[in-house]
Amino acid sequence: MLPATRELSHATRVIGTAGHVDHGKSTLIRALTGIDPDRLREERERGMTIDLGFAWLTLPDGTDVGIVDVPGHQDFIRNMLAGIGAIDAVVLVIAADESVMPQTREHLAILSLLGIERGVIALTKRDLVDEEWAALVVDEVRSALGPSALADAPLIEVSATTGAGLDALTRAIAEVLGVAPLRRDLGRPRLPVDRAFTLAGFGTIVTGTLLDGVLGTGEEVELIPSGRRARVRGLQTHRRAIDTARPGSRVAVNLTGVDKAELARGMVVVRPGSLVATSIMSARLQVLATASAPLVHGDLVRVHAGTAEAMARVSVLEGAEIAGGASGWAQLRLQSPLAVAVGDRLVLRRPSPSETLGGGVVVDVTGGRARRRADAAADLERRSAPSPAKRALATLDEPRTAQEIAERAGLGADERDAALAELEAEGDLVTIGDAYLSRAAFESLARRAERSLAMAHRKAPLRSGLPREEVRAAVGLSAKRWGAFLEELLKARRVLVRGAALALPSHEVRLEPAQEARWARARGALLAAPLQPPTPAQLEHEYGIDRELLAALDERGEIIRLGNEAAFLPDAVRSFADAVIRELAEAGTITVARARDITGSSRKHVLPLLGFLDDHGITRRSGDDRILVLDPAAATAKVARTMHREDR
Ligand SMILES: Nc1nc2c(ncn2[C@@H]2O[C@H](COP(=O)(O)OP(=O)(O)O)[C@@H](O)[C@H]2O)c(=O)[nH]1
Ligand SMILES: [Mg+2]
Repeated sequence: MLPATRELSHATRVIGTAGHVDHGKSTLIRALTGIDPDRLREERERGMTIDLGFAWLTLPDGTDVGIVDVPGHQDFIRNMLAGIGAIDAVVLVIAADESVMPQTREHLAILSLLGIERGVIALTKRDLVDEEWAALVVDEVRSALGPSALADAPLIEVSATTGAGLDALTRAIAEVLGVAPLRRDLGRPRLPVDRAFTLAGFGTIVTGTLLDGVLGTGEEVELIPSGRRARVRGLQTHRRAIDTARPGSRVAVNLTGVDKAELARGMVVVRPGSLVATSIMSARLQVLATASAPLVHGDLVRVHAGTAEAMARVSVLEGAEIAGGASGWAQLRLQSPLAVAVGDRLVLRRPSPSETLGGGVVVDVTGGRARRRADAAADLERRSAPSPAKRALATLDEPRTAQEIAERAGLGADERDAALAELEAEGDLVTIGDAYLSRAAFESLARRAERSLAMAHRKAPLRSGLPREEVRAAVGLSAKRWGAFLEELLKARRVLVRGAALALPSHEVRLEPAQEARWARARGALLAAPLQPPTPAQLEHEYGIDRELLAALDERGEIIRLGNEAAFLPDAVRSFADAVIRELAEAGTITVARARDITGSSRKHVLPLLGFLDDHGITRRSGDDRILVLDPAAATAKVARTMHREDR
């Protein structure tokens, strides 16, 4: 390749030929461009196009036009399909002497399945027929085009032999391309490979029509589906070296780091990680009225997408079949993965007897298995909605990142951002962390959280709430999303934090009358000996205060549990702390024995109480003694604060 010099400043376009074998497609391209698209020796020997051929011309306005010449013979339809997908306009070639033939009609049907709606009709070999015959053929051609998007396409009578009509044809092509929309740039380039070869001195080259983004020299790329990495060493369009290739142009990419043996038609060159191959996709399928049989649930078909093809089993999602002339939702289970994006067009053929069956538009590539066929069809219907906002919203039944939304809804970055802004303005969107969720989906998750809490509160009225992790599991969110989701619930005060648990705001730990009575008796016993109270075990055996009730009392702030072995009334803890702090203010240190003596307690009870003061940073050990961490006033204030449950 020559050193890269510039980026093409003017538009680049791609057109393709179509039409029956021997109607003069390749000859016409040669006459228009001086380039023979039949590049294989076998093609030249047999005088017939077998594989795709490539040529280019520059229109008077400077537009560069790449040309893909396709074979017309029915045996090579699959090669035709690999080349025709990404063109801006078609030159449908019909020989004036033979008129409309079977592959004229088949190619016409394929163009319509692929959504190629712009083009020019070239009535070739005009030198072979007279006026009257030509007029009859024009009539027949117009009626064959009748139901198609090309019904009103300009029809130019030409002869490659005499050169008649060639200028008019070029002008007609220029006019059609002049009104064709520019190719979209989604910032996610992909190059479906239609040729892979080696060139002495350069190594491996792949060619194709670049889609959806700009590709530059030096970029690292990934080959899908193999996952192989390579680097772009050089780029050419129409034999000129360029630094950057634009979407919608024919590109030859010189790759380093990969062997020819690892490259083949059907692969897609992408930025690493920007596209993955899928084995299950869903599409709205249209079966041609000319199909010899309906498309039946379980049928095996060949799927053509971009330059790739794969066998697939069809799951019809509505009814058992899609009849000729009808359309319906279907899932395709591919026998080998294909790299396609939402919005891509497919063509379906039957392997034998070989026949073009129909095609469709890809609506889902995530491979999600539908629970019920009817649900799946309804879901796909929503996701193929015409407005970008509606399509984006249909993906938000689960939290999704901006990137995921774009991929699932088949939207470019700008379209997606506009769609999200619109949904936001309508109040249909909830943001949780780096993801978005529809308002309806957020509500249903929030209600799930509330329901799980309401049930937990009913089952365990004495418990402060349900551990966060259990609420998360009930909601079914990943740990990654849960934090942001919970924050929304807390902000809206639909849920409150209770220590390590969550609770509904309406939840209060409430004792039953019998429990209240038991607690009154126990409280009497605790009051009778505040610093030598019964242990939790005694409270249970003698007063019926079981662990759960004790936890509830602790929750209510009626009692302070210190580990499993001790429980005190809050006043008892406070008076013990006051006495210890007073002693420390005077003596500087205190021993366990001294603490026991000045409070009239016992060693067994003093140990957990001193531990409590240590744990809250009021005292600390120094050898066998304890000393104050804070000055006495601060220590007293801290004890008071510590009595409040929230701070413990
Ligand atoms: N007389 C005449 N012959 C033509 C013309 N265009 C093509 N042919 C001949 O038709 C045959 C088939 O042409 P080709 O370009 O290979 O057809 P394709 O299969 O559609 O590509 C060749 O023998 C050509 O020389 C034309 O305008 N006039
Ligand atoms: Mg040909």
